[in-house]
Amino acid sequence: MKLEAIELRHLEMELVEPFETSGWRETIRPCIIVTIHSDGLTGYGECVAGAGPWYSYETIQTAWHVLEDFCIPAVLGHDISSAEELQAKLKPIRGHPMAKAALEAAFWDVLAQAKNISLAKLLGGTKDRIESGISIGIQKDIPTLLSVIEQRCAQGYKRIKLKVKPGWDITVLRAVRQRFPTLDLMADANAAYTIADLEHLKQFDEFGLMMLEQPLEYDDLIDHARLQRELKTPICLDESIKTPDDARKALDLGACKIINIKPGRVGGLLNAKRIHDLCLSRGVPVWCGGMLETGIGRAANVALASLPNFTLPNDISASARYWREDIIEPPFVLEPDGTIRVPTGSGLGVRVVMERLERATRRRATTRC
Ligand code: NPG
Repeated sequence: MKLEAIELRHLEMELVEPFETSGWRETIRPCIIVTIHSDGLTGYGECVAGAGPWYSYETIQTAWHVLEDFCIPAVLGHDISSAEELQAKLKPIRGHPMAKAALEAAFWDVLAQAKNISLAKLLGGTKDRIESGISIGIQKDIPTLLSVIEQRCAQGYKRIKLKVKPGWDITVLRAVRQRFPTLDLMADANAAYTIADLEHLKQFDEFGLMMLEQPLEYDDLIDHARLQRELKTPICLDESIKTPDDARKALDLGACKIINIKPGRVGGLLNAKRIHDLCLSRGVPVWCGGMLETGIGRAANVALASLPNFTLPNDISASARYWREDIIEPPFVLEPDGTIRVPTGSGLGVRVVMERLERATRRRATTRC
């Protein structure tokens, strides 16, 4: 497939409600949409870099720069027939996984359309529905949080993830457990603790959590291994796993028992699939994380989560949880059984609504060969 033209769009979308973690708060979510034109087909990929370097070092500005000045020149005008080939062309560029992942995602979309199959099928997906969970940000007080959880459960969400940080953890979890004793519950610290908090973190074992996500430093494996030896609660790693090699090392060290896979964080769907396969071979369950994606990134995540070892609920919620109006049709909706259907149409299987894409666009650049 000859990559004839590649377009970048910097979008800004207002979230239906602010999202707060241990480290940052978002009300307007930016992203970059990469569009590849090839052989009469149009493929879309979403770059999940944020406004600032809070979750990772990448930002909208760094991703735009790396895409425009390095990634696009490396592939534009080339005839590329597989994701492996595309990845090889981008290999000389170190780091910047979110920039690379967005370009690769657009390529996967084109590839699936060229074969006239869904992205899920092309990736090796086996499910027609994926388990949907919801991530609830830090709230102003415990009564507010309890009522948010109640609303989300009433909407049909079967697994609740709570953002925690020092000062918003044990008391909060205790109150939630008292009110919802059997709820499938997990906590995500986004690297808010250190190994010096070991004794404090042991208290998390009291709440029967499905897992504790990324309690320690964003690039650490060693201290997580020590913590996992001391905790009954399974540790799930997110930020610390940036490559398939990181995943292997984490599992060898015993740094976690579960891995959250985000295609953006690990440099693309191909690496995401490799981590999935590695975990499957080691009997380690995985789930797909979320980064407040528009319907374009969500469609790719849903396709990925249809692979067999995504056995835990994903941070993939309905479009309405994020946006008043998504940029795709049809929007993703929550089924009564707490799942989301995997699109079966060719490529991403959703239609990008150009007028909505235009409205959200703040900057645009097209490169042709
Ligand atoms: O449903 O997309 C979603 C949000 C899930 O909690 C979520 N994402 O730390 O995993 C995370 C967090 C996140 C959001 C990370 C935005 C980075 C950016």
